[in-house]
Amino acid sequence: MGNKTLAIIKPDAVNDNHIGEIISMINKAGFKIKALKMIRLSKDAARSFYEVHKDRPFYGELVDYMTSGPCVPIALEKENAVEDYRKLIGATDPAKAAEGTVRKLYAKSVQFNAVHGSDSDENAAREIAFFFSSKELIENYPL
Ligand code: FUP
Repeated sequence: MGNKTLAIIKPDAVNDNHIGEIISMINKAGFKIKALKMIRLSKDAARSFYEVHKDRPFYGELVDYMTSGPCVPIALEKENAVEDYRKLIGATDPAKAAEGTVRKLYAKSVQFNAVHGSDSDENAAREIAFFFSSKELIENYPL
């Protein structure tokens, strides 16, 4: 057991065929996958997911980008999941992301930044529930 966080492999990284590499980095960093799917968000769903940013100037572009193609939300579990996953992905701006982080390797810009990560335990719970029903979250494995 541990804490949970929500990762999303965003449309640019899916389009660039980086799903496998990014999941591999997540697994190697010790996270356990609790649920995973590929979906294409509707505009309403993207607006709702990013509602906290609704008054920011980039909100419209962010919604357009997140609906531009499929994305891969993944519920993850690990001790200290939120902080450790944010370390793994690196800074929002790939120019400022540390060497070896997901965004340093695969993000193109602040907007097209390859992955999402929850920023608190509270938001992680909300974001996981946004994408996954309780039945889709696999709680007890391995066998
Ligand atoms: P992060 O938590 O690292 O995903 O970053 P934020 O919560 O600050 O931003 C959420 C998303 O808004 C980012 F993934 C990309 C987008 N964004 C922009 O498009 N432009 C900006 O100037 C800042 C953020």
